[in-house]
Amino acid sequence: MNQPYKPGAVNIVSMTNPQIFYIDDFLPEEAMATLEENLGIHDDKFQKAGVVDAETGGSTTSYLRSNKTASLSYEDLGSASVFRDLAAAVLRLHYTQAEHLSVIKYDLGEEYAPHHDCFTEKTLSANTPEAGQRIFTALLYCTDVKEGGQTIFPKLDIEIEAKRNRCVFFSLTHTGTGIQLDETLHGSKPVIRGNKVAINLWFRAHVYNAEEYQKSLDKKNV
Ligand SMILES: O=C(O)CCC(=O)C(=O)O
Repeated sequence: MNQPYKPGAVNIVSMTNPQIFYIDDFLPEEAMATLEENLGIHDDKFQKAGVVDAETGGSTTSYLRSNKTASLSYEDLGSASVFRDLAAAVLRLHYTQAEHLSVIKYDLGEEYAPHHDCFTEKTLSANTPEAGQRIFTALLYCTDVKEGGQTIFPKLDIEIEAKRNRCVFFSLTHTGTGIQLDETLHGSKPVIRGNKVAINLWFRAHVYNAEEYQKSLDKKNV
């Protein structure tokens, strides 16, 4: 029989501008286990991670990141769509505002220097501009990191421990605008013991996947 869905409490770290909060036991255990199994199957797909190229809006490697990333779809990861739908529900956004998954992996000593997730005007123009700016990040940790690997917000002196099935949410723009909040500068401390795997989901201001959005309307006969 399926277990009842019992996520943990909402832990508020910063109330507004940026809003930062996390929820433990975020995915139902069955969905989390499926996700882990699928991550294991696709382990060979991880490659040195890139950052958004400020000139072209594409991906480029940078000294800012020593971690690895894998381009995996919702189909590859099965229950990743459960993560997307629950995260959208928590944020009261439509699930089609979510971008593709960005899976990240850090081995010993790997880190991600502080950066912003928002696009600049130039990089947005090459990345589905009709969806608007990234407004929220949902970051789901898939491993317990024995030491290090905390997500840090250096401008706010905030650190969040990476813990399996903990999901951290943080806003990226001034509430109700597409203007980047400088305080959401964030990164990952180096992993000292263990390894860290996490899934990023970026939500846009408007619909990102227009085809899926239309399908959701058709289902409702709108
Ligand atoms: O791994 C983390 O804690 C942060 C990841 C991150 O900042 C990113 O992927 O943009």
